[in-house]
Amino acid sequence: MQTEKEKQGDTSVEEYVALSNFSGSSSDQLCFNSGDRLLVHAKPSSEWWWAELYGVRGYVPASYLRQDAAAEEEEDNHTSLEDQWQDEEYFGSYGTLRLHLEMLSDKSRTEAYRKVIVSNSASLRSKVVMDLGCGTGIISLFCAQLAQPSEVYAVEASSMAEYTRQLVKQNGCEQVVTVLQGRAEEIELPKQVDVLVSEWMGNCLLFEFMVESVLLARDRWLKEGGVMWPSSAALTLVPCQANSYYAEKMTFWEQPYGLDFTPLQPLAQQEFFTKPKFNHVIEPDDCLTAPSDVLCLDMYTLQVKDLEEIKGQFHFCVEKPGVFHGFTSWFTVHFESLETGGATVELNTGPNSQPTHWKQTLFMLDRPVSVHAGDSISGTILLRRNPFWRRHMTITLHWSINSCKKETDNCQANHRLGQRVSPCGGDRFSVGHGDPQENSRINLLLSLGSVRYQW
Ligand code: GJV
Repeated sequence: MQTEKEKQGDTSVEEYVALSNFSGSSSDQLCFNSGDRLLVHAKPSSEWWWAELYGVRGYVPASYLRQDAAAEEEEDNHTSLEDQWQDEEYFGSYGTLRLHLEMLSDKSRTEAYRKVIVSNSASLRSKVVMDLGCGTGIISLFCAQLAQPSEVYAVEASSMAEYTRQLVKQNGCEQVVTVLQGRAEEIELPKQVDVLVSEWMGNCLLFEFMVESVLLARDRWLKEGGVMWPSSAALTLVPCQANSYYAEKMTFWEQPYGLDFTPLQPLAQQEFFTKPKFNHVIEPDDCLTAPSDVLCLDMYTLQVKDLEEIKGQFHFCVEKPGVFHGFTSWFTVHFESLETGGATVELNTGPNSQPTHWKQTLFMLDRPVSVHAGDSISGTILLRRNPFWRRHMTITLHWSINSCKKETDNCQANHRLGQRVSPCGGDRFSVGHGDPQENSRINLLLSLGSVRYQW
């Protein structure tokens, strides 16, 4: 029988099967259902492929597709949930010292947790604490040494737990701290806890989705009225300049060794700007506007199902003229006091705080746009959890720029952005001039393999 591929006579076309449903968030993306067979025509980046379904072509996220044979094999083998969580690789990497060294060397992070314990030491007396994903046990040791909890359950799934047990003993805390090796979802605690503390935050706050384990543990092990540390979390965004990164990856091709390499620029754009840059360090001066929180999570009310799709909005007012290269994001978490009216502790990973190992995340635009003081940048952010690879997500940003300059100036920005920019006016969504889909857009897929454990 002739395959679809042969019928097309195009040997570069490959057939893939969709692992789960996907609804495109713009007109150049396809919508498809689990089990649909798509023809992939091109793979312009490792994340977004150009594919066809029922004669319609559009971009599709590569991680939602499996090559035919592989998909059938996976179906046969009933790909286990653990695979979708990539636990072997994930906990394998936390079984070595590299990541623990990185986390412990991060003073802002570690000191923030110590500060939480110290400033709540009186109220922690006789309390039962669960430290979820304790790693080398630093938070549990702070609790035991700086406060007087009755018990601390230090839960750790990786093989580091064996060493953590030794460290607890070595530091004379074995009366208080019990190390339990296993997945927090599966472990049995002797009793419910008053405090659930965890350092679960990943890149762009949610990456790794360890937060799911924390929410499940909360529902099972936190006493009524118990405390979550962190108690809330926020993701912040700011439109920014990224001159040196842009020069390094894009302007470079204009004249290397006196030659014109500009035909490589579209490739450079695909290769370097369609993925977030995780290790970005933004200078406060590169922020074009005041930053704004685009999503806030309440650790008491947040539900696991809420993590599938999280939407946020933004509206920024440009404060100074500059080149808009992209958006930078970071997160902040808050630890409420155990005492009513007590001071809240904050761990802020933004550019105006002490640097952390999370640094910031940069999302580059396709093309830079000149902006002026008074312009506004409005839009939405969508974090969509990968339905198959449970530790991953796709981030989509839509935005439009309202220029306060005259229409003629807009034209230039309009042209350079390849989109319709509406003229000035207070109306932040006055892009009613055109199809909202025409607005600029970035779709970014956090690539497979947790960044935290790959790098
Ligand atoms: N159960 C037990 N330990 C876990 C779990 C879980 N469900 N998930 C992660 N860990 N901030 N993104 C452990 C993991 O092995 C590692 O030692 C630590 O928690 C990760 C903490 C930093 N990761 C993060």
